[in-house]
Amino acid sequence: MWHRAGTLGLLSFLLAATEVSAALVTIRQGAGLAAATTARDQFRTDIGGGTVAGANGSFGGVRREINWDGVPDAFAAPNAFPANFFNVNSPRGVIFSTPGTGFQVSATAASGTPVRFGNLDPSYSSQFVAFSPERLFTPLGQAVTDITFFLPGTNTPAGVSSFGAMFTDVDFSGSTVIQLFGPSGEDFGSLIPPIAPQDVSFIGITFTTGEKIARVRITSAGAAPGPGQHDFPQPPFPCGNCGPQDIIAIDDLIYSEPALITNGPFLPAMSPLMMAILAGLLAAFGLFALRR
Ligand SMILES: [Ca+2]
Repeated sequence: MWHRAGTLGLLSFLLAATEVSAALVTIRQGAGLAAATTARDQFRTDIGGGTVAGANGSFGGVRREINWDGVPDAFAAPNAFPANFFNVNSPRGVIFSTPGTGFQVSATAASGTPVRFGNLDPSYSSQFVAFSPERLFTPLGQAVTDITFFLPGTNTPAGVSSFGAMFTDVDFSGSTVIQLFGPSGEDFGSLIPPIAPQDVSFIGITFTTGEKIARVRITSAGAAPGPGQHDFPQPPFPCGNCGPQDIIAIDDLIYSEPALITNGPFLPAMSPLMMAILAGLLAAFGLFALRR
């Protein structure tokens, strides 16, 4: 049913933003290599940090990026990719999870394993293109990836104000959805990346009113890449009424530096003076248990 949810994703995002938090956001998106690159560059500028990567995918201490290309062959196709790689091996403040069976990062040509998930199905090497050659990323078993943010290298939950992702081979609108969740699981709405068959597309969002995204869920319609799994954007579908299927892969992830979640969008930070006043009021009304 994700394809249906996805069709309404942008609308639900707008509603959520209006009803829940009156969030102000900037969204950048583009389909095809040129437009996706422009959108990626605009998104980078929105966050800041320049274009030169430091250690662990850090750009100026304000932005992180994952392009998968530093992952060693031992953790790339046909081997499993460790879900905590980017908080342990190369700490960038994200841990992946999925209700599926795990994750894979695609092979390099030099490894001898077919590139761009040709090891999963031979059609994928020509169906997928890489934005930042040559590795791509995918969940296995189910087309669901959860990305949870932490202070890099720790198990302290964190949040980001910006998140963007580059996709390859999105075939129909709403097939792929990025859901955004706040620190208490609040629904911050959804993003739908634009269509770009056998090409790349990008979408990224920046909250400018203080919201912190604690978790992101990326889903695509139908199955994850796997043997015999192909695109079925139009009827007839091979499984009757199951709906359309879109096999995609994920490339660059870009997000603002994961930061400590000190307050939500509806709980303004209190100054020491405000806290003292509040404590005084509580005491005056006999609300302190200590009085007893
Ligand atoms: Ca596809």
